[in-house]
Amino acid sequence: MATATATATATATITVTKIGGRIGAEIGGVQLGGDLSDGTVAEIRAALLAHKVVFFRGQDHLDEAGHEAFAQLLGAPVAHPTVPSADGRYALGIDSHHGARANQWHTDVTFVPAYPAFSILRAVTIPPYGGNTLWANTATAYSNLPEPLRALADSLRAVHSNEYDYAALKPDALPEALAQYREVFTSTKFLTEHPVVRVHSETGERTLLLGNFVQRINGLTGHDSRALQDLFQSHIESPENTVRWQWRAGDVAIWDNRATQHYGVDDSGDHERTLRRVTVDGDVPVGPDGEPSRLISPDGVPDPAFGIASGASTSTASASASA
Ligand SMILES: O=C(O)CCC(=O)C(=O)O
Ligand SMILES: [Fe+2]
Repeated sequence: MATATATATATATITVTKIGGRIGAEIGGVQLGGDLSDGTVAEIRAALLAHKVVFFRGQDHLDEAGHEAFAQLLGAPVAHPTVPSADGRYALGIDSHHGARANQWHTDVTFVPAYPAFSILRAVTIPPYGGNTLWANTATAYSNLPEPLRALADSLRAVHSNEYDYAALKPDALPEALAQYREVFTSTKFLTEHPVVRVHSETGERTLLLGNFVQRINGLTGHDSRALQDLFQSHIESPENTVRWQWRAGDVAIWDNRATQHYGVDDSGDHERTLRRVTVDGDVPVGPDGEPSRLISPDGVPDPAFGIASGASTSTASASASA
């Protein structure tokens, strides 16, 4: 009997149910953890690459260790380059009571060259209303562009940085909290040049690589740069190109960070909202011309592909705005 149960679990049927036309699927029939079979992991990965973000309900059994053990099945977990881990070895806290707001469209950590391939976000405490998260598909945003705009995007490169206007992002935050947040988030200031169109290393798709860490499109004035960013961004965040998830505690969302942007909706007032994120290492993007991204600064970072070792901050913070 015990053997039969074990066999049934190992071969349990995974269901993948599309929830948006261009992006998003819910996966059923899986208990996430570090002990999943190779076959199950392959199915999850295939669904993730196809649908860009996948959702799992009822994963309340997961703790920090289980979350990180599962992440390891998708690749090597990586710490945030500047914000220290909340409690696990790699987990980043997204905690409303520490002022965390991710209410700008972004791709995680694009201020370094080999930014994470996947982010795995687990809901711990969810407010009674609001606090949804939106994701946008940057591959369909590109493929649906008119041809002249695709050709233009193909030719562009942009500089991304972790230093931006924090006060604009959190206008109601206390000045001391903002100063502390900024100090931690930018304890090492990164500048990275990426192609605006990234050729995805696993799917071969072309994706738009922009988001809130972009400082400037190369070779353009501030005004022209902003106008072009807005133009491409409007295709990324058009409602048809997005999916919206209403969280319950115990939910897990995993996204392909190379093919998406996301946005945490800040509409639950002072209610507690706590999530944990583990990211999995990515590779250095290449553009349609084969030209890779490059780290501009800081100089002398030990691992130019990511550069977390010496830059990690020693002060504590569990919040990350547009992490
Ligand atoms: O708070 C959210 O909904 C999104 C947080 C976020 O941007 C992240 O986990 O990377
Ligand atoms: Fe994020």
